Amino acid sequence: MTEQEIRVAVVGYSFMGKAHSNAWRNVGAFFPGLPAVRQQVLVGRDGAAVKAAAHQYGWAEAATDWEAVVARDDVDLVDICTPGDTHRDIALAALAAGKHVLVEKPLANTVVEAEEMVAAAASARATGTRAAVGFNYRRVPALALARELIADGRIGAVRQVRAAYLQDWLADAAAPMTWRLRKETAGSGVLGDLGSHVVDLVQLLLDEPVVTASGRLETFVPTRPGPDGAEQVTVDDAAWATLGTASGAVASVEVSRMATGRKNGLTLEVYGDRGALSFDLERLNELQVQDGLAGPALGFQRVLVTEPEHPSLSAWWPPGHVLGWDHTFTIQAAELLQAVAGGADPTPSFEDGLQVQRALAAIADSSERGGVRVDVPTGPT
Ligand code: SOE
Repeated sequence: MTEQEIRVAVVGYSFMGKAHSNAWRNVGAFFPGLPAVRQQVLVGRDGAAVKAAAHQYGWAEAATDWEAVVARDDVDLVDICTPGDTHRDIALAALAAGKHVLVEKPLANTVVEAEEMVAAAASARATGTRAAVGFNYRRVPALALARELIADGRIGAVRQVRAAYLQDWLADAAAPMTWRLRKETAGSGVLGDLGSHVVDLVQLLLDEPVVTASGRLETFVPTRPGPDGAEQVTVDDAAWATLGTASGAVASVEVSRMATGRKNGLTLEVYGDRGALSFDLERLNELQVQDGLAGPALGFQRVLVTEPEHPSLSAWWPPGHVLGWDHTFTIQAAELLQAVAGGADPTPSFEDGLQVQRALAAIADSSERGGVRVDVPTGPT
């Protein structure tokens, strides 16, 4: 291998494995100057299925034993796209073997696992090994622009956030059981799956941690058809939370996989004392801006976020040639490669992932205690 080559292994080949594979395949075509990616090996439990997926997604090889793969000398980076119950073990093994690691969100199923992963990443950092979490919505250019505008004071001091992430693929009570509905595999339900994205975005946009949470979790459909008959659902179908940040801003959050008619509806509104921002994933190339410097009389203005000076856009197409959901994963891969090549710490870090995990745990804890407001720990473990 040349110095400028990173040999990648992805573990997991279904939805997220496919999204990440597409990113590794395309990143070099759009982000020149980064280390070249070699799609070395795709890993999954079902030998025939992973072989077919590897062929389809452009991987040189397929394998079924992740432990053997993370120990291989011809693998430099391990990208973990498996259910949450395996994140800790694969990440720890990969970091111990000196591999850079990307873990699809949420970082782990529990705070304790996330803390172990933070400790492992901290030791690995000392030898130049990098670790990051895959919160891909950070890479939506309009949301990256929102962060810049907030940091530049364009909406003043943030007071309120309204955030919702709504899907409907579980609205039908006859929809079958999946690993995402079992606590032992997924850790939690929609709270970890979609709530983790929202908490990460709140912390990213406001550039501060969530420090208090009150929550309510609901499981509307308690059993689902499983392989052996009706099976108990052990996680939440929908969740609500009120979050307080370090500066005193308050965020109201609603997440559901039971919101009939909503396919992948992520909306965020941020209100400051001088202006405001509004985002809708179904129109992901746009940001609605009430610019505090322009004066309130103008109201919200639509900014088409496709100009070369907008975040990540210079890598893509001419202005007005819009991006989609899959681009966020390619930008994520590019930023990780850049950190690896530059010897810098990538973001979001495992510490960022832990802080999300702590907020999620506080929401669940609050729900169990009737919705009382609970403190979210911050800082080192
Ligand atoms: C399923 O709800 C899911 O695939 C999430 O796991 C992803 O993180 C989200 O981007 C799309 O929906």
